[in-house]
This record gives sequence, C-alpha cells and structure tokens, in this order.
Amino acid sequence: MLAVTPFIPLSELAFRRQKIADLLPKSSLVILPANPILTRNSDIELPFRQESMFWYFTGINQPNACLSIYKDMRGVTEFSLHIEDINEELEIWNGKRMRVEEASSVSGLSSVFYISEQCDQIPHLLNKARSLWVTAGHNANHVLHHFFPQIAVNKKLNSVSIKRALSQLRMYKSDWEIEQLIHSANLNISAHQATKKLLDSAANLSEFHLQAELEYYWKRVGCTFSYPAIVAAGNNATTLHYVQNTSPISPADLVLIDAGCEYNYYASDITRTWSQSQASSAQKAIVDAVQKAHTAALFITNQQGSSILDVHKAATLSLIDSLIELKLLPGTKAEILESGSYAEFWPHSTSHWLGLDTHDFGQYKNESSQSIQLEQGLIFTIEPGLYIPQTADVPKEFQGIGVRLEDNIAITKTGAVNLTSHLEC
Ligand SMILES: [Mn+2]
Repeated sequence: MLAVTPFIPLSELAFRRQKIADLLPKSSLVILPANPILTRNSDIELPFRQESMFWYFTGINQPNACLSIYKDMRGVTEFSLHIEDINEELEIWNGKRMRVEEASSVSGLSSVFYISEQCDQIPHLLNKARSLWVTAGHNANHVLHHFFPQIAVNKKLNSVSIKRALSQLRMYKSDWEIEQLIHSANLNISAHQATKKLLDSAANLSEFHLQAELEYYWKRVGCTFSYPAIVAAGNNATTLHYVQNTSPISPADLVLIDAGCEYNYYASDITRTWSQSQASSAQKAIVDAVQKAHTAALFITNQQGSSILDVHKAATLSLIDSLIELKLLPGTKAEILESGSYAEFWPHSTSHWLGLDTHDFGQYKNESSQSIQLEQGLIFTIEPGLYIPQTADVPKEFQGIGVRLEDNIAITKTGAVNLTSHLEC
C-alpha cells in the first residue's frame, strides 16, 4: 500500500463550508491559522502535521497559511484563504509550495491570495465583526503573528456561539468521515494484533519493542501515529500518560498498550491490557472489574435517549461496585460517590470524541448545560480503567496494577457500533 497523502473530497469541503455559513451568527469572523513548521533542533524540523480546524475547511496541507470566514450583517459569508509567498530559494531545499491556482483547485475556494498581496484584509474584518473565533494557543498563534503582526489575538474575543457552530459540525461525522475512521480503526486493530503476537512469542522484551512493532505496522500501511503510544508494563501503567516506553517487561507484568494510528488525518485510539503469562488473581480481578465497567458503558450507548454523561456514570458505578467488592475502598456506594474517593483509582472520564484529533474538537454539554445526547454521527471512545499505584494503601497484591480497556464507538442509523470489538481483550 502506498503512503496516504491526506485529502478531502471537494464535495465534502463544499458541504462543510455551506454548513458553517448556515450555523454562524451574523457579523462573526472565524480565523483559522494553519500550523507552522516547528524546529526540532538546530536547523532540523519536526514532521509537519496540519492544524485540524484549518484542514477541515480547506484540505490544504502546507504550513503558514490562514483561512478567514466572515459572515456579515446581511448573512452573506465569505471565505478567504491566505497562503505563504513563494520563496524560490527555499523551494530548492523544501520542495514546491502551492501557487494560488493550485490552492484554489485543491480547496475549491475562489478567494485565495498570497499573504503579501492582501495583508490588510483580516485587520479590516476584525474592526467590523461583532464576534470572533481564533484558533489560538498551541502552535497557531505563531502563524497569526507572522502573517498579521498588527493583530493582538489574545483579546478574549473567542465567541461561545461560534464555538458551538464549529462543534456542531466537527462532532457529527459525515458518511465519508465515518469511512475514514473505520479504516483507521481496522488498521489499528491489525497493528495491535501483530503486537500481541510479539508479546506472546518473544522473551526478554522491553516496552519499546512493542512500540516499534506498532509503528512498523502503521508505517507499512501508509499511516502514522495519532498520539505517542503508551506501552506501560506493571506499575508504569498507573501513570496515565506514560510515554517513556523504556522499561523491560517481566512475565509477571500486565502490559497496557494505548496506541492509535492516523489514516488520512483521522485517528483511532485503542487500549488493551495483556499479559505474557497467567495473570495473578489480583490482576485478574482488576481486569474483570474494568471489563464489567466497559460492558455497562457499552450497554448504555444502545439505550434510547442516553447521553455521553450516562455512559460515564454507568462505567463509574460499575467500577465503584467492584472496588467495594474487592475491599479496595472504604465506605458505602453512596458515600464513595458523594466524596469522589473512587478518583484515586479511576481519575479520568470514560469517553472523548474521536475524529481528526484523538481528543476531538467538540463540546460535551449543550446550550442548556445538558450532557450531549448520543445521536447519529457521533464517534467516541469508551475507556474505563483502574490504576492502583505501588504506593496505594491497599493489600500488596493489588499494588502496581494499571488496566484500561478502550474501544471506538460510532452511533449509526441503527444504533451504536463498536468499531474495534474484534480485537481480543
Ligand atoms: Mn482515548
């Protein structure tokens, strides 16, 4: 298979731009910078990855550009794309950048300019617009300042109503997006299967051997990772974002692998916790507890009228039951819920949206602060876990055990579908 050059069909781009034009409030300005090139060290650059919101509306995969969307008082929306000026000397080293004609045909946008040709347009719109959204923070500010030094982007201008409009679009995936996500999930399942095979067949492994297997598989099918893989043996698995992946794996360890690939810029995100030998009874009890919580959460996704918070509640209640049964937490269920003491072992949420970003853009509550209902087009994870560090005040056999079980769920016309269920647990 050839490496996948990220692309978005023109029809998809046109649909998204029409939708945002409908959803935006009048007199609003949205400024979406592309990512810059980041330096690794000296004159070596980090691999480029486009900023997701800019990508979503343009399909332009080069750095240092900016899309502005302006909806005026009459309700007419204009899209303007600014791209980097051509620097022929730099092109000798870095290859060709898009000319305006190419950027126009890739994006389907008619208003495309080199930045030096029209650097007063955005400041002009800024004066007119009543509400503003800027993709600020991360790396994007850098591009804005580079392009439009006269803009102070940190003026607390981000607008709640524009964020809602953007969320409304990004959260509910089109059929084409769901196809990309399913493909990403399937490639990732195969990578995890290859990794399980290695874990089952080889001795004296370290965590990085498993990471290498995942990355080797993804690379061979033209993908990259969607976030740095977590390969955590034994107590390392109790650190939620453990990414060092340097420790040797002992046959007595459970190994938590939380890893995802990115196919055509769409992420998958799977976690399994496996062991090389027979798990101890304490390990098995924790694995069972997490599986039960996963089943409880998954059940809720297929109940009419459930919300994303209901999914989390179901997992949490199930985990609390198990913690009481295993005598790992004192108190009654009500007391544990009330005090939140379960957070010592279960500190994160059950779900996040999944899409162009692993933790995808979108809101978890609607305008009336109600949890988002599960509706067609939503894609999210279910990932209950229990993490009992070596330092926890529990019987020794339970110390140093971290378990998480994560699948990717799509809400379709006919109900919830677990896209990653055919990877063994
Ligand atoms: Mn996740």
